[in-house]
Amino acid sequence: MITESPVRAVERCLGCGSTALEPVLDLGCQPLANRFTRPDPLGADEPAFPLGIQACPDCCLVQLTHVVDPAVLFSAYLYVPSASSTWVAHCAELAAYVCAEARLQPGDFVVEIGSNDGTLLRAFQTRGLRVLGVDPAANIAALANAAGIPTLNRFFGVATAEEVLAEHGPASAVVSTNVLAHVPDPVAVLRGVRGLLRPGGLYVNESPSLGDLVRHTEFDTIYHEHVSYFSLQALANLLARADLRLVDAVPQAVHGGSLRIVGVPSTSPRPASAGLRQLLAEEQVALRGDRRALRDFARRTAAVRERLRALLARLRADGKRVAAYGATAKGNTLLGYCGLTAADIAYIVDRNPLKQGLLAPGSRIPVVPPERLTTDPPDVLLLLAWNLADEIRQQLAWFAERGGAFLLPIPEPRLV
Ligand code: JHZ
Repeated sequence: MITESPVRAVERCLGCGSTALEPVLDLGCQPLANRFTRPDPLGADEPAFPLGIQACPDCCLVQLTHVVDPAVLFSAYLYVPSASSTWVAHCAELAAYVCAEARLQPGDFVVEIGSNDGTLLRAFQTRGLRVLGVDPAANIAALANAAGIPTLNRFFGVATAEEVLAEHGPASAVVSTNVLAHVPDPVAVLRGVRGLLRPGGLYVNESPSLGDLVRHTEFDTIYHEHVSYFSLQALANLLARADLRLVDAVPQAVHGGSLRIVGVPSTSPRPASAGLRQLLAEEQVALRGDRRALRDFARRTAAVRERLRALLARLRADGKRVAAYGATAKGNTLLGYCGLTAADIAYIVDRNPLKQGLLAPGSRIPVVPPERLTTDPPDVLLLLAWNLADEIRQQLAWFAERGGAFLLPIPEPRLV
């Protein structure tokens, strides 16, 4: 039987179609970062796909060298944002921000693209807004519907936008977090947003920021789900292609540094904010001639691998046992690129029950509940969820008090 490959090489820019793409970083062949698997006594092979990024000199979009069919990545999903109280608090603030910026009134209609388990929409719902989520993962959309967040189990694009428009009318606000960077055709998603917004409506999106990725050597946030790595300029260019205009941007600390952006229909009179103009100017300086900045990033990435491997080898020689915290998608890029396995890391704890009992892709390290830390404590805990280090270290104060050390891998491996 011939099955079609779910991966394709990106030869034309996903934003503007340019063929002048320039390679930035090659992380080798890696399995899908959220494909945690059941322990298999037959040791079935895991598919792995080329993982790397490249930059478009024409529209500035940094993007994967190979994309995987979204149906393979997102039709069933294990990640739920509600496992992190940092994220739940962030959602409450984001909802308040959107309500204020779009001057939403109770009863106004808010749509979220990639709404997952409804964590963000709940914050709008409690403010009296009419909400609808759209999410491609059948298992997760079912969780959201069961929890009272109406959710359409679909990929979002022009056709879904038309369906929502016909059934519910135009939206006063469309929001998405960690979604626009995940799709191989971001302009199609933005055209759907444009079609769904009422005149005067707002599109608010958050995605990890390229500037933070480069500055803090966050190479581990590169995986097949993350198709695009956005600078503000690249976002402005994409929005313009969908008849939207970027009018504001607010940097966020979440996920290692994200960009919150506000877009409006291009016919809207809303001017671009002074803050946006300032950020665009700063970005020009920081990422200007991105080639050098990106080359330096690639060099630091290789250095993290060498230092982390050396540090783990030293710990092992000293008889120290290492486990990890957070069965994160980015953790799997880190483990895979650094060539770490169960011989280096005894187990990974995670409080998401959907991941417990499974093996991390590639490294095949078992994922276990956090209670394991008390029954079988390691000497050192590698924080794969380094973006949530404050929240996790607070919970695990007892571990540090008993002499345990935390290992932060990014931006440079160090014991704290
Ligand atoms: P976290 C996700 O990546 C997935 P990941 C996705 N692809 C994306 O785009 C990015 O976010 C931005 C656990 N945890 O948020 C829960 C505890 O166990 O860093 C999560 O499994 N105990 C959509 O997977 C993981 O850590 C805790 O106390 O890299 C955190 O995953 C806390 C706070 C978290 O994202």
